Amino acid sequence: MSTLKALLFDVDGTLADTEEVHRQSFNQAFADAGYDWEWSRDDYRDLLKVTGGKERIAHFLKTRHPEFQFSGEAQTHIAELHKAKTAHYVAQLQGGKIPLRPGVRRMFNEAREAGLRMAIATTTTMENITALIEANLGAEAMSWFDAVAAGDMVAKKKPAPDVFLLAMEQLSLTPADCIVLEDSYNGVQSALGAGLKVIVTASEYTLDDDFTGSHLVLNQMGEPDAPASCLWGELAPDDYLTIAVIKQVHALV
Ligand code: XBP
Ligand code: MG
Repeated sequence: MSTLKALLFDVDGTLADTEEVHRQSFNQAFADAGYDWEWSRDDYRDLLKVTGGKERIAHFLKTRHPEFQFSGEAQTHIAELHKAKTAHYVAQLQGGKIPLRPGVRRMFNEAREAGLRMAIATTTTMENITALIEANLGAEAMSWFDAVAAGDMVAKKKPAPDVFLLAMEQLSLTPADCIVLEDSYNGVQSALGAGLKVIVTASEYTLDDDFTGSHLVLNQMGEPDAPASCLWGELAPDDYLTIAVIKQVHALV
């Protein structure tokens, strides 16, 4: 077994509980454009099965409003709605509305101290990634990541393996060198499809997801004063996710 060289992080749900702000931003963009579509939390939980904001809007229209026709090219209108949604979302981030989840900042620091490389592999856009990282960790923090693979950089978004394959290509590493931190069924499928081991920190919208195939499922990374709960796999009571625990999981056959 190869020694662990890199941590590959998902973004939405893993680094921060972003999905509520994504949902509100979609609704704001719809209202701004004069549409009376409003996604409730329950609607959104269901719509999250489709990854990617533009794909999610297209899926919503196809399944809930099959009669709806844009006045011009549908893809162009969807891209405009998504751009407006992203502007609302980034404004919320820059206003400090979305903190990192417990243990995420500590994990970044521990990984850097341990000489592990870090990468991001996500469905969302580079704009949203940068805004989240810089708002919470400062302008220099994007330089902590040796690779960033975003949804629009690949042919197929999660659950396809493309973003994780791209992140490993950017790092010049193989699946045996890396481990993934994810929060969702689609993310786990994507990582497994790329041949990677996965640790899950489930999030508010993904607690009931099927994480079969992952190696450890926690409710959060946790901190010394806010330990993680283990939902599947092994973690000592009152413990939290550390580099030592990640290395143990990585070493499992
Ligand atoms: C989560 C997603 C994203 C966000 C919205 O993916 O499915 O689509 O909900 O982001 P991940 P965009 O956890 O892999 O980041 O609107 O920017 O697509
Ligand atoms: Mg996620």
